[in-house]
Amino acid sequence: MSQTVRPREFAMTEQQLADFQRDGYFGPFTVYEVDEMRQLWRQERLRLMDRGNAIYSVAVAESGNTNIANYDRHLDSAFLADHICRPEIVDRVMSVLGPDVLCWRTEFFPKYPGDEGTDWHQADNFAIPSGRPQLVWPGDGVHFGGTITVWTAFTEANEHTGCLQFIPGTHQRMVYDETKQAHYNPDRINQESKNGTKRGFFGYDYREFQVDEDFEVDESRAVPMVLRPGQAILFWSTLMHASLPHDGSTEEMRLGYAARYVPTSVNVYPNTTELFEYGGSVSLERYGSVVVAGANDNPTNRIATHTTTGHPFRTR
Ligand SMILES: O=C(O)CCC(=O)C(=O)O
Repeated sequence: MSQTVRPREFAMTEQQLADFQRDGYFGPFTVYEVDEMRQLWRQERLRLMDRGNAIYSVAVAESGNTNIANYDRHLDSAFLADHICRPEIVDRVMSVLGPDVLCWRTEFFPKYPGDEGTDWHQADNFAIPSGRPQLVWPGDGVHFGGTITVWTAFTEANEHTGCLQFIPGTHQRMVYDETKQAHYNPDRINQESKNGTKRGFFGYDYREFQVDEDFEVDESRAVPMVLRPGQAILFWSTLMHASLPHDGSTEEMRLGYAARYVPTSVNVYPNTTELFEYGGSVSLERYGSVVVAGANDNPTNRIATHTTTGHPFRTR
């Protein structure tokens, strides 16, 4: 019996793909209408406060200044599980990564009034700050890969609330070494200004990871990614990106939800049962990557087919 294959309604056109290859990002595009997003978020934020079925334990997730409490809630929330599989997102990710795709990580990025922006940075293998690569692409070890991130605004993301900023075309060359040692100091959070903008990186100064310590980001080329609730932007994690601080002119927090995708051939968290971050670690015992498109033929990857509450992931 032949299987019905849904046409990829949201696949990128050749021109869009060419622009994406040049710039390192694509969008904004709409995943939810503004009112729909507002309504969904009002309801889901209350549900997400219950961490009873989250895969990382509350005690660990709340310790220190890690962002781990904000990781991988798609593995217990039906709304987020459906979100990472939405055709508006997955069709476009497939245009870049091919037919077999994993979602290996999601993260909430909140910015409350007065919060610093995120430092300029690039991410290739996510070895910061443990020194252990979290992603290993197949091949000769020379090629660097990164991940495709789809960052969806759950609230307004603009120049007041702390939108993302990109430097177009910077995704082909890493200027940072993620395995470098850097100083962790939570006391510097919200206290430092760089080129006149309040920014930091969860207690690190990302400039310490520069290969060339004299390198300076050319901020005159920065493009702000202003998104309404429900809009998203897709980009290579190796693209130079940052975010602005929340200037406090509105009480609404800015909330981004980043979903990260790789081809199934990439090894995720290789040779470890622990996720090490920011001076702490959590067990990966309940962790699995999600096949959002195609099939996984990589036996080293742990796969989750359902959330911890039994909601199935909708593979394309
Ligand atoms: O939302 C932010 O401020 C930073 C997000 C980011 O760096 C990412 O999604 O990779």
